[in-house]
Amino acid sequence: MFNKEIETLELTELRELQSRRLVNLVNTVYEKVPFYKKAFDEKGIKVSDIKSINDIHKLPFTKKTDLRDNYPFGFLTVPESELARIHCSSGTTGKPTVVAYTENDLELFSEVVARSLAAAGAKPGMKLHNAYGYGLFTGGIGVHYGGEKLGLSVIPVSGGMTERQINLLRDFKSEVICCTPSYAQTIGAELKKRGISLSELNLKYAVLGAEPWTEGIRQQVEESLGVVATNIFGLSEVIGPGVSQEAYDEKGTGSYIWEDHFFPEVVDRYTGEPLPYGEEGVLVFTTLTKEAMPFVRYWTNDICSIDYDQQGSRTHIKMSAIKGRADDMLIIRGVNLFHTQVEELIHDFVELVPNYQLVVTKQGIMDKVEVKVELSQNYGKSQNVNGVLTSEMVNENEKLSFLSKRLGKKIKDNIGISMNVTLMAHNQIPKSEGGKLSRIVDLRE
Ligand code: DLL
Repeated sequence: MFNKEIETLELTELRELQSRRLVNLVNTVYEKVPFYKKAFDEKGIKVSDIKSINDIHKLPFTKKTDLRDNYPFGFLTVPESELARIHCSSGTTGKPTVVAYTENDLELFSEVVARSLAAAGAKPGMKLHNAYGYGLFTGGIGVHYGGEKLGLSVIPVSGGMTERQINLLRDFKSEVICCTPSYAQTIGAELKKRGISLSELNLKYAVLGAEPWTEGIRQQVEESLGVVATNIFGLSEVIGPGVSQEAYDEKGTGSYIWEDHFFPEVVDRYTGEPLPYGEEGVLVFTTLTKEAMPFVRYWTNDICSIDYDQQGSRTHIKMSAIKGRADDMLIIRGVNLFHTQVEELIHDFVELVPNYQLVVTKQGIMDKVEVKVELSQNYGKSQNVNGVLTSEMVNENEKLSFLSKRLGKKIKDNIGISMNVTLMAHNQIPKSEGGKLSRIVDLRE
């Protein structure tokens, strides 16, 4: 563990620490951020009402639109001259979301990333191949400084140029790779294509995040890169990567949220009411220690649940894998759908790999979903120019027809939506070039 004392702090002490920090925070933001003064006043909340972390539910939420309305520096609690770095989050449209850091914030950022990388299996002296994008995105530079703090030698490769990534992995023999799960899939596929065996590399751990992923992708990445793959979660507004991390020896049981700095809640996505541990809802964070741009109850829009793990090595709470973002949820003929639900079902078919796309169209008033999914390499022999298996080919191969029907039925039985399944030959679905990959192509108006 990078910081054993804090990572294993007794829960009662953790609560006391969080309470002290929350009281400080509300005093600061009420005094320094006009948005919070107004929001507290409108809700009739006095700073003195907040005595402990248990009072957090009284506070108002902060939403992404509030950041946009106060673009670029409306949430600052310090003069601009005291800033040490500025990042922007990957906004889809309009103004980007700006996040700013003081020197102390950067120190905190490195600390939580160092904790995360250590939990992922990295040890001082190892080499870290960092394929998260460098730039305004928090992924590259955030992981970089955390890796250095842990005592790793960081190779700042950034995303893209997959061939060069592979040459560097082979030549430098890095033990740790950090990238998006979809880019890890791309690198794995490229290794296979070039006939490079895993014995030519020296990878041991992959630290994957920045987009939702499931066990199927974990299995594929672990096999194709010869690693233990764990989840790193984070968002720019809260700090960047390193808000939570899965421990490599507790895989599949959730990711530890470093709750001495980031206090999590899960709330009902419609009412905002706090939900009990274990129930799925929107993840909300209060940054307890951030200086330049702290946020009170920041509404992430990410859907998951949180709970303590009595068997865990650390005392901090764990979050489940993110199912998706509330704003990415598709509503198909009245049924809510996250693409990860389909991904989980694909995992049950050995003939398929989790390279897939959901193509949504409208025919008349009906929403239609086509699942395009790749056959595993052994099934990819019979491809035509578009990579789509034509009806003649399917006739030739009844097994494939049966396979697509089986997946269609499984989707219908589990999710309740009929979808057309199109089996694609190996390597025919667009792959990640390093950044975040969208699995959904929504062609509706
Ligand atoms: O994606 C920070 C990051 C960089 C995390 C590298 C992990 C690794 P943003 O660009 O602000 O920050 O995007 C944040 O990405 O609200 C989630 O919707 C999604 N996200 C991030 N990590 C995960 C993950 C970075 N492990 C948004 N699983 C978040 C699922 C994730 N979704």
